[in-house]
Order: sequence, then structure tokens, then C-alpha cells
Amino acid sequence: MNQPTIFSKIIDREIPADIVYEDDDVLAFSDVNPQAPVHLLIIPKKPIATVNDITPEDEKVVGHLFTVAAKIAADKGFAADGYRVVMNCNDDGGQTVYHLHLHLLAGKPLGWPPYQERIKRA
Ligand code: DGP
Repeated sequence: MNQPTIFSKIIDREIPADIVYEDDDVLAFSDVNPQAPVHLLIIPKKPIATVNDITPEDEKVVGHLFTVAAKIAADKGFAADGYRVVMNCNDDGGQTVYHLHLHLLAGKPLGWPPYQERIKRA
């Protein structure tokens, strides 16, 4: 399941992205299809496909996604106002890119719950 995705090409700089944070283990960049005034994706450089594929050895990097989210929120000045972090898993979760990513949404009050009626593919 751990096939290269479009996000591997962003990590390798084969396609451009608006990168806002990078370290040895993690990359963060703007979502190409923003759903809020701020919509960033925070990804491990290791190509983990879905939440289902996270192993105990990945716990450190997965936790790091959240500390990077909080750092970005603080640096960009919206930590106190608030924001949402979310990971979609597989089809019912709305996942479209099979490289683990944490969505970071901010910049306005966000609606809840996210459920919308959707016709599942046959
Ligand atoms: P998800 O549906 O949870 O798998 O979210 C995937 C997100 O990835 C979606 O919000 C759009 C974004 N995305 C897809 N392709 C690209 C791309 O080539 N560049 C960037 N920056 N974002 C992308």
C-alpha cells in the first residue's frame, strides 16, 4: 500500500508546493484546494499510507506532526483563536491521497460536525 504519491514528489521537489515548514522528518505545505483561509498539510517524509498503517515505530513521527501543527499555529498567530487538525482515513473518511497527512485548518470559525450525505461508489 505504501506506493509513492503526489506527496512523495513534493518531498522530492519534483513538483512545486508552498512549503511553510520542513525538518528531517516532516514537511508542511499549503493545500492546493483550501477549505479554510488557512489550510496546510503536515506530512511525514516516511510514506505511511493511512492511519491504519501506522506502526509502533511510527509513533514518534506521528506525534511530531501535532507538535509541528502547534508550532505553525503559534508562529502564524492563530493558536489562541483556534484551529482544527484532522486526518482522513480511507474512502469513508474522505482520504484521496494515500500518504499520511494532517490537515491544519484555521482562519475562521469552522463548522461541526463534518458529516454530509454521500452516495458511496458501487
Ligand atoms: P485527503 O482528502 O484527506 O486525502 O486530502 C488530500 C488533500 O491533498 C486535499 O485537500 C487536496 C490536497 N492535494 C492533492 N494534490 C495536491 C497537490 O498536488 N499539491 C498540494 N499542495 N495539495 C494537494
